[in-house]
Amino acid sequence: MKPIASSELIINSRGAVYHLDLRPEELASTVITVGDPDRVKVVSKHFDKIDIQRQHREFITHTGTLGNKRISVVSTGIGPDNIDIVLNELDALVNIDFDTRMIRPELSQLNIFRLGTSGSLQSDIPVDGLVAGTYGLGLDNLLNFYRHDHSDEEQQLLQSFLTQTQLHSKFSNPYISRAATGLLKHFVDGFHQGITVTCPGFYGPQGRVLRLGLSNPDLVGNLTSFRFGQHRIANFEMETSAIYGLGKLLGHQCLSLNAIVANRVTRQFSKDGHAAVENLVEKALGIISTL
Ligand code: R1P
Ligand code: URA
Repeated sequence: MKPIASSELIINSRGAVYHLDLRPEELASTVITVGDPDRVKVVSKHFDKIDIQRQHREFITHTGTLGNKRISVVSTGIGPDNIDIVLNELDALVNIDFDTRMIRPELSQLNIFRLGTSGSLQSDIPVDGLVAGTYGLGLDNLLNFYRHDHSDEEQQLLQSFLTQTQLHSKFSNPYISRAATGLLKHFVDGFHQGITVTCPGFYGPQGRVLRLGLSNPDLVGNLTSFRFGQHRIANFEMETSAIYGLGKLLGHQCLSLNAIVANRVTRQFSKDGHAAVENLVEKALGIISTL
């Protein structure tokens, strides 16, 4: 094996990975990702102590402790393209030796939790409710750039999704990836569970009409009515499938938890999105700190 070239893994003069501007010792093995850079402090204000604070572009990181647990909270910005950067760089921090540029022989596994906001696709999952994503179903195309397989269960779900929605005739190949079941089982009380769909945009890709017509006006209805046994789609947003897909390929445990700020079936919007996110952060930290 040859060392990874400096054009492929960019390490800055501080010895930190380029986009996140983090050095290996500045990252905890429990990582919380948030889309909004302003949400980093909403999470870290609950820490007993913050040891590290870094920022480069939209990527802000606070690393500290909560009880006995060392936690890093990292903002990803919006979208699956940013998740490609964040997941690869988080993994490089623990699984590539920055001095030799060689892959470490032993895999180090991260627990990665997304604390995000999303739109509900079911009338009984109300605004201000919380969703733990059982699967990430990607309409965003990111994972198609990587060699990947689906498990039998994932393949059956995906096949049924394609048959019911016919979405692949309009868009690139959807993919699906399961949440880490060892993490998901802790998020039952106070959380709805269901499939989280990830879209490559907020307006047309989530069926919103402002001034432009949609190529698939039935998108929201198709996602809402999809059923496969006990499975249904709970919500959509813009990061989960990329986190689940890349996280699993890289050998990490990932779970996406989202506050509902809009209900796209009842057409309601949260009156206080900040309170909904604060509720999610408090509930999630209460559980994460015990794992
Ligand atoms: C869109 O407003 C953004 O909000 C959601 C979407 O996934 C997208 O990133 O998540 P965050 O609140 O975590 O950014
Ligand atoms: N974030 C999204 O991506 N969609 C919504 O409807 C709400 C938050």
